[in-house]
Amino acid sequence: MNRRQETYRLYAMPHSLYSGRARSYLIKHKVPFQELSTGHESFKADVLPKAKLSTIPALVTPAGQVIRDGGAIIEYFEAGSGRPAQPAGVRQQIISALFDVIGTDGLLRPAMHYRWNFPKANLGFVRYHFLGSQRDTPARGEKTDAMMDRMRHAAMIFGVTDASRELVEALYLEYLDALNAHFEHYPYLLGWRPCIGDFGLLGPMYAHLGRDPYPARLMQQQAPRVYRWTERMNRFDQDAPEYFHAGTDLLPRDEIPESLVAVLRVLAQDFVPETEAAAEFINAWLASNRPEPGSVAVGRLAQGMGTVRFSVRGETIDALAQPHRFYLLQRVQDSYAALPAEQKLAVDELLAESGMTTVITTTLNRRIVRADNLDVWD
Ligand SMILES: N[C@@H](CCC(=O)N[C@@H](CS)C(=O)NCC(=O)O)C(=O)O
Repeated sequence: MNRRQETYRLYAMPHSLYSGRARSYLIKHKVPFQELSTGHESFKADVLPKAKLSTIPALVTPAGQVIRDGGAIIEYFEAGSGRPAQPAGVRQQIISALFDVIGTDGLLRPAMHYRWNFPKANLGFVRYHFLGSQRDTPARGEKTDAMMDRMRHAAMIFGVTDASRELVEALYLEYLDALNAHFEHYPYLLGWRPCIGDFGLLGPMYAHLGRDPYPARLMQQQAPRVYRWTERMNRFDQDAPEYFHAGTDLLPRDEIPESLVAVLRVLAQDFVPETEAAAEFINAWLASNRPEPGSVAVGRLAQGMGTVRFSVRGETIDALAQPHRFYLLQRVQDSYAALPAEQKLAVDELLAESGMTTVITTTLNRRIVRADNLDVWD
């Protein structure tokens, strides 16, 4: 039987960053699914024992298999259908994978800042959604508030404080401008249809930055083309009526538009120093803790190993070092390692122009692998 004809269950919520990545993939690839919140009894009873951690998104296949983690959900469909969202060209493949990391892990500061630090505009809307993720029990309100407090605290430990707030906003607005300029030329990152990088980037850009009242308005006013992309990524069709000479595929000849390199240059400003500082910290942690192979490397959101300090434009940011970034970066680094020398040179040139050279060499001393729905040390 064609599995695409059957309905999947996606445990997710509209306000959840990581849910937006998987949901968009399902929509764009026309996978029939029903979305359910974690408040449904079936989440605790049927999903959690197999999902292992209570994070969303989690997918239940028609055969009853449970897949926790947005990247793993996408990989399940990619592996089974000839990798439709992975570019064939090596430069595009690496840039796509890099945007996946940046979206999934590199934009947590603005995502958390614009959700939690504008309570007057956001709080009612955000609480409605957090309430919807809790089971309907007498403790529902209390549990909602506890979860919200945990996430509000995460904003701070990801590096948004009174001291860094101005910098976080300046970097976000510059990035928004650059991305808006890119979408003047194309409706997606690499041309006329979405790639893996679009789905990763959508995570923070939809649930938080493109949907919570304060940042959504900001995006609509400052970057209408970016806002349109967040809408477009949630439609099954190409949704590009405003492009008068639209194509249908990724750009030919492994092209990376200059407008996208400009976006990366802005993003590199905190992504690169943070990645370098986190790798050094986690490597030191690995050396002294020597985790058993198979032990959990990535816990729930905002559970890191400690805080690292790095500087951006002469200002200091203290942020939680999280191994998840390196699990995703492994894909970028593995793709690079597999290339012949002359193709490596082409990628080197591109990454140098983007300010991202060291993302290839900044590695952990232990690999992270997936086992039984968890990210574990190899
Ligand atoms: N690596 C996971 C992370 C998922 C995740 O942290 N999801 C958040 C919501 S956006 C969550 O469920 N948080 C609840 C918690 O950490 O308790 C993925 O990519 O799906």
